[in-house]
Amino acid sequence: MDINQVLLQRIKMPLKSSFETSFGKVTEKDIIVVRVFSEDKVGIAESVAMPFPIYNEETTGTVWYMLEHFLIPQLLEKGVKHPRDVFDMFSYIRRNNMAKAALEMAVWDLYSKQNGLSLSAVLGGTRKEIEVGVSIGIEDNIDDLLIKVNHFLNEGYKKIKVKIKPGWDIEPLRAIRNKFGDDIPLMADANSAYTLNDKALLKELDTFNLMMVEQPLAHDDIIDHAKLQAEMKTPICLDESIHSVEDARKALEIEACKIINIKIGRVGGLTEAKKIHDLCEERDVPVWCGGMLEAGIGRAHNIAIASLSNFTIPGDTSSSSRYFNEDIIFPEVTLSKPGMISVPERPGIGFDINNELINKMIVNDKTFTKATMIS
Ligand code: OSB
Ligand code: MG
Repeated sequence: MDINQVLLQRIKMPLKSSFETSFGKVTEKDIIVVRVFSEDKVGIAESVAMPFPIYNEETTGTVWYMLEHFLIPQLLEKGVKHPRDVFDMFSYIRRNNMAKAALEMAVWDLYSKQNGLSLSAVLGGTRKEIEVGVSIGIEDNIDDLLIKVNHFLNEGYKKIKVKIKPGWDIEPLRAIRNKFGDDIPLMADANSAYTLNDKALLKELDTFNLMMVEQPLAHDDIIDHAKLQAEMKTPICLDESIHSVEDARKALEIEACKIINIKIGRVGGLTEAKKIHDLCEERDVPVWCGGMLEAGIGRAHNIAIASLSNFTIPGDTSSSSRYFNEDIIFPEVTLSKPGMISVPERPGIGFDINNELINKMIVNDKTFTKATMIS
C-alpha cells in the first residue's frame, strides 16, 4: 500500500453539554486525528479513547504513546499489502485496542480510496441507509431526562438508550414508560455499575419491556452475566466485556448475552469488528454499532461498519449536532430521514475534512516518515 508518512493531531473539541455515565462525566472530546499517506492518497481516522481510563484502560495520552513508540514505527518499517494485515502485525502487542484501531481504521480508509470504493463496500456492507438511535446520559433530574427523550423521539431516533446507575434506574425508566408509553424502543446501559447482589433490582427491569440491558455487571465479567441472563427475560447486551472475536465466542458459548454492541475501537479495528459481526451472524445473534461520543471522522467509520447485514438493531451513531455545534467533517452527519443515516457512496469514509476547524483546536501534532523512523 506504500504508506510513507503518518500525521497525528491531538485536538480538543467542546461538547454541547456534558455527558454523564455511571463511571463519570465527560465535558469535552479529546481525540487524535490519524492520517496515513501514500503517494497520492490520504486515509483518516480518529481515536476513541476517553481522556481518563474509566471506560477501559486506555486514554488519549496512552493512545498517542502507543502510536508514537510502537504502532507507527512498525507500520512504516514493515508496510502492509492489505488493511487486514494491520491487526495481525499488531497482535503481539497486548491490548491497547483503541490505539491499534485508530491506525488500522486510517489504513482501511486509505485502501478504499486507493481502490476508488466506499469503505462500506470494501467491508462488505449491504445497506444504503442505517437505522440509528441515541444515547442519553444520566441527567440531573427526571424532568430534564423526559425533555431530552421527547426531543430525540421527535427527531425520529429508533432507539432511546438511557444510562442507569444505582439510585438512577427504576425511577427514570418508569417515568419514561409512563410518559411515552410501552411501545417506544427503549433500553438501558449500566456501564458495569451493578453486581449479582443487585439481582432483585435488575430482575425488576423485566417489567419495562426493554430492548436490552447493556453491561449491567463488571467490565471484565462474563460468568456472572451468564448467571443473570439465565434469570432475566430482558436480553443482556455486552459492551465493555468484549475485546475480541474470541471474547465474543466465549460469551455466546456460556450464554452471557443475547446481543453484542460492536465498537470498532474497543476491539482493535475494523478487521476484528467484522469478524465479531460474522460470528454473530452465523449464530443468529444480532449486533449494533456502539459509540464513544465520536466526532465526524469516527462517526463516518461507524456508519460504514453498521452497513453490514447483521447490524439489525439501531446503533448509537446519532447526528453530529447531537454533541457538537460544529463538526470536523463536511457535510456533517445528519439524519437522511427520521432515525436513518445514509451510507456514503464516495471513496473511503465519504466525507471531506474540515481542516480549518481542526487547526483551530490542535493541542499537539507530529509527523512521522520512514526517514525519521530509521534515524
Ligand atoms: O457505554 O456505550 C457506552 C459513551 C462513552 C463511553 C461509553 C459509552 C458511551 C455512550 C455514548 O453510550 C454513545 C454515543 O452517543 O456515542
Ligand atoms: Mg455501553
